[in-house]
Amino acid sequence: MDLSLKIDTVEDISVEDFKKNYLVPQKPLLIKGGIIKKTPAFTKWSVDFFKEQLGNLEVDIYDNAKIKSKTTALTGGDLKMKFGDFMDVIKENKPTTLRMFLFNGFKHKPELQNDFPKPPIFAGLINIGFLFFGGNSTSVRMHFDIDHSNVLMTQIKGRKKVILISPEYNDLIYKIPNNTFSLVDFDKIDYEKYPAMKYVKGYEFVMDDGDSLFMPSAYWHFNVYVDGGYALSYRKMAHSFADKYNGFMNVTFRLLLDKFMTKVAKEKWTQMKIDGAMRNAERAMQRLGVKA
Ligand SMILES: O=C(O)CCC(=O)C(=O)O
Repeated sequence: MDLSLKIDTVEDISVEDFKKNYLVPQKPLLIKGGIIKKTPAFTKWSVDFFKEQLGNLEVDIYDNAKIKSKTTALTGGDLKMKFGDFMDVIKENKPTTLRMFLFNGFKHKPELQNDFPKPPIFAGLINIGFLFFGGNSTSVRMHFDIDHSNVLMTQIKGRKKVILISPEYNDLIYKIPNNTFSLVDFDKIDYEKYPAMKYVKGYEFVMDDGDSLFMPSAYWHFNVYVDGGYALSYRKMAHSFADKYNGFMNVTFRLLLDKFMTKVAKEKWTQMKIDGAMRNAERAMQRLGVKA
């Protein structure tokens, strides 16, 4: 895999420039602090503040060490914890496999959204902000967002390493059919088993506290929490018709099909998905005229 692509990086950006140079052409962008600095969250959203606001809430925690299936979407947490206790895990900053995914904190405390409203560059109909929390060293497997929405992820606290890959590499990255995941374990890439990975190109960079990342529709991302930390992601509806259509099909037909087939055909369906991903990667290498 070649991770030498350089992501465009700015301190801040106007709505017009963002639309013209990044949203319409669907090009990733890293914004160094310019978004969060205009919000109260910049000084307010500390570990202790979150503990005070939501500390007693029981939340779903995902444990990477207990991942049930590498070929299906995550449907629920692996354990429950008091949110306040999980914030202590983050604060401790010791290696762990625990994280929280797609946490809708604003549902529990709507006034939190006043601290970090949806940034003007992402203005639109959808106004949901999801929070992501993770302990030191934990990672989020390589995936793209199921509804193909554009994502603006702001790292509130803690460094996060990101590998970002364009959807043009869907086949070479071993995309699992009818799913939004790769067969490949990005914590330790096995090039013998997944030779097409040698021909994938992407971006690799570390986000610092306060950085915002624009991920265009269906961009693959693999995130590693270098420090215990948390992020807020806002979404904006897909720009192209194809992304809108695919996002809609993913959250309706494809997700249901996968759940149903996993239930009725179990290992056989899993094997069909693995075979499909391997075959697509093989064909993509043939199209490129390269060998395993
Ligand atoms: O960094 C994380 O914990 C996950 C973020 C993510 O996947 C997203 O914003 O789409």
